[in-house]
Amino acid sequence: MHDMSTMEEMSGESSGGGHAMGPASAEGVLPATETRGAQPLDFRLEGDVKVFELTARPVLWEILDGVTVVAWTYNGTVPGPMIRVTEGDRVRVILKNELPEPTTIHWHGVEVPNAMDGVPGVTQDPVLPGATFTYEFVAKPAGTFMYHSHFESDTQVMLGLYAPFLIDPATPEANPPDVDMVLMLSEWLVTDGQTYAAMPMAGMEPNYFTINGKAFPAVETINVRVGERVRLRLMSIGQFVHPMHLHGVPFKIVATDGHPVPAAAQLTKDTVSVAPGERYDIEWLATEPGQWMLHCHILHHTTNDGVEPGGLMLIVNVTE
Ligand SMILES: [Cu+2]
Repeated sequence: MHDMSTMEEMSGESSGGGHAMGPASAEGVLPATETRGAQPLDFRLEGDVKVFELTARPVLWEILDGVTVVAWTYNGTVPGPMIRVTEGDRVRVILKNELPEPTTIHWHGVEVPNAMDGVPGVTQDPVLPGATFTYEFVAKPAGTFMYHSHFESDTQVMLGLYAPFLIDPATPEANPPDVDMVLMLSEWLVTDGQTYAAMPMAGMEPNYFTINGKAFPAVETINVRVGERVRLRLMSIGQFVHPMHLHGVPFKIVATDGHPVPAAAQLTKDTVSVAPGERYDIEWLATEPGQWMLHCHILHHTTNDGVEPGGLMLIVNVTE
């Protein structure tokens, strides 16, 4: 059991950060210099170890023209950069904490040694502001995973401390898709220009909804040619379930939480509910030209502060 006074100190509530019901402090926070999240992160090789560097820091992040949030990020983007490695790689991630609160990283779904699991007070001490911590593990199994804060995660994750972690199979896929994209779904609460961590509780419900840190129409369009196979890796990192619906053609669910579904067991659907923490890899063949929508079917989630269209929508633009 943890002494409560220690837990309060660990929570950093006096720091003016994002915790509890208060807004995330914008004091001294600079605008983001990047505009796209979930982009591949470069690494350097030290021997046979792939070394990645992450800095947790706040930035001002535009989720929509004219709507900017105070985001807590890895390397200044929402989502943070995508770490993509191959099954069996030895991976080292050096985390520097430039947040006003402690933090840790959890490797969601990756089979790491217990000491690398990122749970403060259980598997490691919190990484204090200004401090650095090194995670190291062998990447396994292959699949679609995520990394995110595990410290005061109800606020830190909701403010943007999340990113994709993809592990490619050691034996390359015989028939890889033509388009392979990650879509991370989350929610925000923005009131009077201030950013709060959205939660499923009274007074804290979200009014903005983002795919890869952007609300429609700022969400990137997916461009495909007729005859191409599309794979989307849906990941819900927020606190709400999102039944994602594709117009035009159905898809197959080819992996659940990173693990492949055998061909005979793959469901053909046009809507899949992605609950917090879940990942679904879906695939389909683009056959009909046109601008086809992919959107959440909880229709409040396709609004921006109550105005439709917005939020969790994007266009799949299929051309000849
Ligand atoms: Cu939704």
